[in-house]
Amino acid sequence: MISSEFDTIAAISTPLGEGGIGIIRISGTEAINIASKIFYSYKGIKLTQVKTHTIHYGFIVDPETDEKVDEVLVSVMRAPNTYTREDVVEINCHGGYITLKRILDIVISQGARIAEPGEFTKRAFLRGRIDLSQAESVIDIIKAKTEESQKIALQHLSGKLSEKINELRNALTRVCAHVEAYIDFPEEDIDGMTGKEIEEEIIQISEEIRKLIEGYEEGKIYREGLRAAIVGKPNVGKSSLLNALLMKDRAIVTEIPGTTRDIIEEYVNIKGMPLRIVDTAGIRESHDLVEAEGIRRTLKAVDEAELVLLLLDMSREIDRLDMEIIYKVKDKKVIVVLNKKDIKNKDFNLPDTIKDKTKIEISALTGEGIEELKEAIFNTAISGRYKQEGLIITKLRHKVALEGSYLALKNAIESFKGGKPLEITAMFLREGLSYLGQIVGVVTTEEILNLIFSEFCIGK
Ligand SMILES: Nc1nc2c(ncn2[C@@H]2O[C@H](COP(=O)(O)OP(=O)(O)OP(=O)(O)O)[C@@H](O)[C@H]2O)c(=O)[nH]1
Ligand SMILES: [Mg+2]
Repeated sequence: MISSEFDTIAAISTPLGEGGIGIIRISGTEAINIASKIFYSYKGIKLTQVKTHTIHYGFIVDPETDEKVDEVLVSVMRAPNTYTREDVVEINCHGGYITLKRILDIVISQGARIAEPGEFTKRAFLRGRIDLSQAESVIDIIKAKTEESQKIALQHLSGKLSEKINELRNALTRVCAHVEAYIDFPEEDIDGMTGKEIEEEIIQISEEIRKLIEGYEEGKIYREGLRAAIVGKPNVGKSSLLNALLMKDRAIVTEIPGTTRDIIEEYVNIKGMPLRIVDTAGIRESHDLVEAEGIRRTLKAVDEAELVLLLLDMSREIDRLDMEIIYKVKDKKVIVVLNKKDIKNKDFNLPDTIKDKTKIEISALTGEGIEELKEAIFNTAISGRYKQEGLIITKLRHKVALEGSYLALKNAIESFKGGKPLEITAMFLREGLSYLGQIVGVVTTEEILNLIFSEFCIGK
């Protein structure tokens, strides 16, 4: 055990800024001793002597100067039933940066060290309370953008994903053991599993892995949001649409073409799916320096978007500029949004090039059609299939490991079917197993851990 990995750490665990209360969390063998040295209670309570999972009222006193720093409630939680499985003390003080910082400084001066981002959760993992995929989901809960995203993360924290991965690992270990038994006792008819059964079992496991990989694209959307851009020529109602989706006056809307000059980005909740949507400057030829820069940014946003809401104005007829924009987004996933339905021009006709796209008629002004549009956006991104089956992968790291495992199993099947020496099949099966182990953290490196936990905020 490396000492720095398990010395006593402390951090401010509540967000910076003014708040009713703020919490300083201390974890490690010295946590209770340190807290006891700086805590003063009128009743004469000594924190070193209190029962576990109790809360105590008193003051934090700077032991150097004997000065009272704040009135606090201190919770004492002894190992192992704590967040980190170590002794944990939480000091609830008044929420204000100066108070929190002063108390943290005193805690540090008494022998704790400032925690790194995610270090409390990292300890929960290193001490074996949760596995790696569970630890990772903590950050997703904190950063969740919709209730749906939060639910999926909580499912992972409660171990649903780990359960599935461990189930696959167990099945794979069993097959592997059978193959290896054949290697060791080639003459014998090893119990139960015949060659055919072994092959079928590997295929079945790899199919389940493939399904998990397929679900990733949707999982990623719940975690990070789908990037969408509203695009169209000036004055078609792009900013009005953003406002309608947000149900607030976020972007400036005027009847003057060229109103929006810069990209505006917001999150919209579409049936639980976070949509990261940008309103852009209307695309046209412009000699105005500011507008031209806005248009350059628009084109970049179009490039980066996973979904384009192509906005056309039904109160006019399609013109050359519309056609140019249609051409610019032809390789993107596009929903054609026909706006200003309330003042539709009878001569408005859709160009043939976009006849086969999904089209929704709306009025950003009256709100007509907005629900249908939301439905269409959701349906282009989410099939609902993977979530129904209860498990959805949200992290690239997990997907990469699953892909590694899938490939290894494919190789295993090929070598087994091809009658290659069984050692080769066994080697591929072990490789597949090791990839699955990376997800839950039975196989891991310091580097991977550092990468994962550096994403966390300090104090978690
Ligand atoms: N009647 C009607 N007017 C609309 C509708 N949507 C937008 N408008 C009007 O069209 C004008 C332009 O709307 P904006 O939302 O500013 O258009 P934009 O595409 O963002 O324009 P730029 O930022 O200049 O590119 C405003 O006067 C809006 O009130 C609609 O559905 N019906
Ligand atoms: Mg605008």
